[in-house]
Amino acid sequence: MSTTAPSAAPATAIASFDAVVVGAGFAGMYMLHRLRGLGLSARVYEAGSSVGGTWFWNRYPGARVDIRSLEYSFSFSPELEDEWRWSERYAPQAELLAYAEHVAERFDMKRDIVFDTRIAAAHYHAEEQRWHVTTATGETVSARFLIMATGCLSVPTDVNFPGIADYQGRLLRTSQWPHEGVDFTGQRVGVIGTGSSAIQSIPVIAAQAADVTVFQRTPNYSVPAQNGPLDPDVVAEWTANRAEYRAMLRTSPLGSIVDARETLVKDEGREAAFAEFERRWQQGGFKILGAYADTWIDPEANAVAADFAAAKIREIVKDPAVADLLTPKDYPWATKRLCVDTGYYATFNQPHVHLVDLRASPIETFTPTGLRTSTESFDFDAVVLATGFDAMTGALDRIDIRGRDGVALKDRWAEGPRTYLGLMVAGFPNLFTVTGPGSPSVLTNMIMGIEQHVDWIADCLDHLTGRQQATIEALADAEAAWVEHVNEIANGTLYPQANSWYMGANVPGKPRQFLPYAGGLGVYAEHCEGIAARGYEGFVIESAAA
Ligand code: N01
Repeated sequence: MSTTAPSAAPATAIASFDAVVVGAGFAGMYMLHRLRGLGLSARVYEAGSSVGGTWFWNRYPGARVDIRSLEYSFSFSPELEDEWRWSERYAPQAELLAYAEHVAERFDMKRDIVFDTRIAAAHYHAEEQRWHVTTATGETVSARFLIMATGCLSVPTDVNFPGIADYQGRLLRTSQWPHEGVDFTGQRVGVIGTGSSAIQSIPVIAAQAADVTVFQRTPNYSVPAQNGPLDPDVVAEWTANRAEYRAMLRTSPLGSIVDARETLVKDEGREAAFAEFERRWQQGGFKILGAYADTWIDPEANAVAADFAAAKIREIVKDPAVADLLTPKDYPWATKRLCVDTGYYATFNQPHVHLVDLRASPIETFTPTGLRTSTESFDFDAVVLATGFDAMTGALDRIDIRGRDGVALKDRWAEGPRTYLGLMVAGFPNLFTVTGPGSPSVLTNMIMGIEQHVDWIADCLDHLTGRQQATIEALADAEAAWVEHVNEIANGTLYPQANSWYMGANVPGKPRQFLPYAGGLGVYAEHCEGIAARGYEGFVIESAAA
């Protein structure tokens, strides 16, 4: 195992590294940091022109984190924690990007990151026990370990509305927002979609534009962030107890402090539940998720939460018809990712903001000046697509990843992704996925999930290199058992009842399968630690080929 700068591999005459990491968001950055700490040579490839991943790309107006800033930050360096100051309870995108840049600067990361470079292919060469990784421009490097830090929500879905190429106005995507920003002053703007990206951006766009029309296919549940400047007393209290708080995050289900109770709605009753939901609504954000332990699993408890949400929408939105349209009716509460907003529902009280129900009148075509539904034509200066992502598997699917015997990961996953712990795939030695399908990832505070994964991978590499072992690979049986466990947990909840991106339901043809692990971060971490402690149970570890 080399511990020095990359060297040429004589057999193939290509640059070789101990590890290649794909992606320089928070996952790739921390992975690089840990690899360096192990004395391993590493190269990171990043499609964007700088670090930050999600926060590099998603620059739409109103973009901000939906986990409290204090919690949504790295915990691996107390010095880093001491020196960084968040300005708001929920940091805006620009500040999150500044944080990513600060981390990169502080740990001198950029010298090992190749920017503006997509990875097109990664093939395992069993005879060398190495991965050959090829960029979109045709450069190939080799690496013992390949770590995909490609993000869970990094590939936008394909939207092919008829006539879209002929539209003469400005077509924008929330996830590929222009770096220079967009001035909507005096403009007529259409927004397609009502997921988190739309729900965050619509109030901000409406504050600037002359006229905004929101095209909704499925309404979403949203709770107010109750955002504001970060209270210095809260920061002081957090700092004083930081170690305890961080330990709580790591062992909690969501990687976030939501004051979760064991109480059941069915024990407390509807009236008390409404009061508790109201209290947590006022606190803001995901606190409401911690109110009751049965809203995830009991349809009747969930219906009480849904009734509360509907009552809040009716309370805020003045036009009863609009309030009714904004109220979800065909899936359980919080089984799609709960949105966290600032003024979303109230935006619809403004006379220049309109809601179009695409269920009643679908979009038929874009036109040169706007778009036409089955009942009406609209002219827009700009149309914003807030239409979502090919979640969790999209970024991996778009790389030609081939394991043993040239088997393509995309083919292995044709019936849905199969992983062991969301970390490795049978038949793909030394390939790791950070926050991959089958891990808690998107159901947790992503940074805490990322740290847990990266630490596990780094410890695993340390284990291998310390014992002069060359490869680790998930066993098919262990993988099958994990997939079954992931499905069993999901099927014990109400999650599968929603047509969500968690289920792959937003991408035509994608197999319907609950993608993340719903057992919680703390429980999941215990699984991972136990498996490592038992000598990497369920994995086969091999020494270098002679
Ligand atoms: O995407 P979405 P998103 N015609 O998939 C609609 C995270 N995130 O980017 O539901 C018409 O939620 C689609 O309608 P339907 C967070 O985890 C976090 O908003 O398929 N409409 C839906 O309304 C989040 O869950 C933050 O019927 C079409 C919308 O587009 C995840 O990213 C902020 C359509 C897509 O909603 C994804 O959120 C932003 C079509 N052809 C995002 N295709 C934070 O707060 C799709 N839609 C940190």
